[in-house]
Amino acid sequence: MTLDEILVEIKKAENIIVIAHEAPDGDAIGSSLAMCLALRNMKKNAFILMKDFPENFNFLDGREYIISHSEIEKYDLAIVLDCQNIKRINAEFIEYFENAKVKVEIDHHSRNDMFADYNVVNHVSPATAQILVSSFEYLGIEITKEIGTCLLTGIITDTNGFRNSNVTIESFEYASWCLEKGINLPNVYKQSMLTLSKAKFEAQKLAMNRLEFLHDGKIAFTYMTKADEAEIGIKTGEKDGIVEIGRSVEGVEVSIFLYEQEVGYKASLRSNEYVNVAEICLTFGGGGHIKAAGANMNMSFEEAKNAIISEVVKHLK
Ligand SMILES: [Mn+2]
Repeated sequence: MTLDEILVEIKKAENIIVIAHEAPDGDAIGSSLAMCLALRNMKKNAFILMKDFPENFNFLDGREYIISHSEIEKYDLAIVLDCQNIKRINAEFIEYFENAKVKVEIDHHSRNDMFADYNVVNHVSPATAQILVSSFEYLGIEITKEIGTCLLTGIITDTNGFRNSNVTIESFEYASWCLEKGINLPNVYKQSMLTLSKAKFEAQKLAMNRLEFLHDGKIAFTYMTKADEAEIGIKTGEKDGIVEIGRSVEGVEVSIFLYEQEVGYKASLRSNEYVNVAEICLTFGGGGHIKAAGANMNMSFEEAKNAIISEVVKHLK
């Protein structure tokens, strides 16, 4: 099967580059570090192309292999993780994917473009890291304590701390295996889910103050501008979790977090029971999962707010 063929390609390759989506989250980071560490254990010259690494993941191993610019132009193998299409990666990194002799992608998003030579896609898996767990097991690639900690981070963050309905039996089986292995699960949980920088806390406070409830409380809406971010001093990744605040309020079906980009706004959506937010985001050229999705909206704040809310309203019961 595809995994066996990928292992053959890994064995043939010398220089390997690992790339995940831009504005990396816990799954992108955990999966990339785990993959790179596994490749290093197989004596490969492997690196991760990544920018904007959030500080709260500094407890993970393998960060010394992260580069923001590559000296090697043509890699033997490129492995793209956690991306449903190649546009999700930083534009500066696309050439390294295009130039690579062999291209692999491993992902769990729905509507994946199958853009590589070998595509391992399982949209039922809650995290790319969880696909890596079963892939490593199948291929006999050892999950060391360091690799296991990175993979656990991906699963914990993408399931919102085992709380989202995407969580599976395998997620808990793996968590149980981690405890047996001596991996500090409570610490991974605390570092990746519970510890807030001062700036992240201030950002959540502001977003909470601005939270408004619309359509009988079925929609929660909040926002943040570039000016707010500059004033608070928040870094990449520190807005993660804001959209969950609205979702956790009783009666809310869809939570919307709108934040300013270099051009226009980005809408981040979460749903609780029945609304397919991936479908909503697709109408604006975005995408994601059924209950967690996003879209870039190249318009003014008022236009973006009205457009996304009126699209959400169409899906409410
Ligand atoms: Mn993911």
